[in-house]
Amino acid sequence: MRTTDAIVRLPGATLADGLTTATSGPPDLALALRQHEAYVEALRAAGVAVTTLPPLDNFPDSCFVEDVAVCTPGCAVVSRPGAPSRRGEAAHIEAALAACYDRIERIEAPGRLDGGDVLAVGDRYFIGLTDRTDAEGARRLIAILARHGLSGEAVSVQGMLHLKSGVAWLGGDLLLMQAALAEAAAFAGYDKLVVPADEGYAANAVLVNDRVLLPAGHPKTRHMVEEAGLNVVALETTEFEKLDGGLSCLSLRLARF
Ligand code: CIR
Repeated sequence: MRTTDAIVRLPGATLADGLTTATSGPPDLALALRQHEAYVEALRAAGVAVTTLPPLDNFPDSCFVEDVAVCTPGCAVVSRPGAPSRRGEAAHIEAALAACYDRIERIEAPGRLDGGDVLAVGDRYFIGLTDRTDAEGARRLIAILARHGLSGEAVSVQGMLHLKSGVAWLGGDLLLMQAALAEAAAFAGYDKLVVPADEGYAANAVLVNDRVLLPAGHPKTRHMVEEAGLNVVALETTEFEKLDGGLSCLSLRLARF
């Protein structure tokens, strides 16, 4: 399905206060803004209409909009982020989603779910169980998906922040993934491109229409994806990587009819 629209949020002045496990130092806001601008340009170049929301300085991680909702063809699901410091972000995405959807659903307490843990592969939704997303959040999302004729299943995830930190859908039956997920039963039956151990971050890629957005500086992964016949657009993400974020986290992507 063609990606027609995307929602992004500008990084704000408090970006450096965002959650992280990385030890590469604080992000440079000016550089982060330039990288964000290039990301938006890349989405537009792929034919996507981008809505840019203003920064939310009370929420340092709020540029990672992917975590606050799940966009499906029939409805948007506002999530209930697992990190307490991020929970309030969800309310701020509703107006932008309402502009694109007639139907808004919500993950209610006590479920916890980050959109970064939800990987759509066609109409099949894989939900990573992580420190951010629990079984109750997954159960609630699966129930919502079922009401909209979609299927969801939980996948146990270890050693990464979100499911989509480690796996991306590249169209058809093709997944790009870290080795740690390659043996997961949920992904049996798919064709897999496994990123080299020293390029694990590159598994967080985004298929947008006729191209794949890939983090710059991962030449082996780029070669692999190109060998699979896909067009690659490489984007600098250094300032977001310092906050455990990547390309998918920076947008909510959806297909409007
Ligand atoms: C966080 O820890 O929540 C942010 N610093 C990074 C979120 C990245 N989002 C994603 O992987 N979907």
